Amino acid sequence: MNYLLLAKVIQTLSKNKGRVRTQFLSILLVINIIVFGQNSPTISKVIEYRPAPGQHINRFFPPPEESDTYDHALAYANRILVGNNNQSIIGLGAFGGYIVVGFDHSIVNVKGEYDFKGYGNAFVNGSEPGVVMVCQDLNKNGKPDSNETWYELAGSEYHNNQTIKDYEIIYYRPNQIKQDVKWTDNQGNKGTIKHIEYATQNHIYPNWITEDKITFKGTKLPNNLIKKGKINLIAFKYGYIDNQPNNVSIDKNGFKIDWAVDKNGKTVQLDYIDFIRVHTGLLQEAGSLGETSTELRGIEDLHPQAQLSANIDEHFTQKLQLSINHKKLTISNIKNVVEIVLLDLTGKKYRSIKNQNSISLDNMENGIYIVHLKLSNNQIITKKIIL
Ligand SMILES: [Ca+2]
Ligand SMILES: [Ca+2]
Ligand SMILES: [Ca+2]
Repeated sequence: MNYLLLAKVIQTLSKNKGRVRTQFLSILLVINIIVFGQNSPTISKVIEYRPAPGQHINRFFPPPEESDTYDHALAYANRILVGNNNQSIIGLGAFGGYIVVGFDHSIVNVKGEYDFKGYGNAFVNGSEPGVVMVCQDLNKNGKPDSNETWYELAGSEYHNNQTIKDYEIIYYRPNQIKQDVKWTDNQGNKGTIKHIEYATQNHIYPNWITEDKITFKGTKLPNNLIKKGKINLIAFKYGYIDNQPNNVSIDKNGFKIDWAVDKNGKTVQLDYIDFIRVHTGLLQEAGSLGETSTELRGIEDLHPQAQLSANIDEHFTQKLQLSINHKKLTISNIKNVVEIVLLDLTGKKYRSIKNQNSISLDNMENGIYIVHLKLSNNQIITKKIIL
């Protein structure tokens, strides 16, 4: 149903509302799918930006005047990545530095297809691969929560025996300007991120981070440096951002949601994803080039208008009934609803109730509302009602 049609329905209902009220019963329309305009294929928001120390941090990523507070750094990240410009890049610093982005819709896992494409600034022999992880917004609140699992997309090096899973590194804030950043890791190693000569800023440890040490975790990829006269950073086959040039074929820089694996390396079947996280995958000093650090230019949903096929048992939802009586919405023929949430069309929560099969509609104006039925298995059934 499009906007116009929807507006007509509201109009008609508004005309009738006197009659509806006097009858003290209400008309209830349940609409399963409403498409509001077109989904944007590009990033709609940067949710978190946490780069590791690096030669461009506080200098270009972000510029000095925006490196003072986290709010400024996050606003900068949004300015660079949101929308369709794909003109600028944002850097993630040394190993582990990461960014989390979201979209204005769920990216659907279309069977057999590449689902999204990542853009960086890689060129031939200039690859700085970033590891990609994905997450579903199970409670539909627009942000990744602690009980919403991140899954790595297993790229070509996932099973390389030099790839280290669950790698963990701590960077320590230098106490003098122009000083290298020391690190230690969970493998018993230590080293530094060099404050290379042409990094003219005072510090390569993010200025806005108040803690004196920062920890990053994730899969660490094998080094890709080959020195043959000049420094070559060799591309991996597929499955990383800022690894292959942007204009190569999709089998080199596309991503399939089907590659998702859990922390034990087991494949998980995800019908859609809502959030993408990219972290610098290498801990490598490349001589005069300094540390290897992933840059991100954008991410594109390759089929933004794809519809999610019902991932909820049809039989189960067909029996489900919503009815309104005496200013109360009642849910029937379903057992495991743990919460009923009423939202307005912008997604703002209006009211909710836990462990009940009905919710009061008192003092609610006529209009369209979204009903989320949260089930005990973490699934959410979405319905729209018109009062
Ligand atoms: Ca797919
Ligand atoms: Ca790069
Ligand atoms: Ca969430």
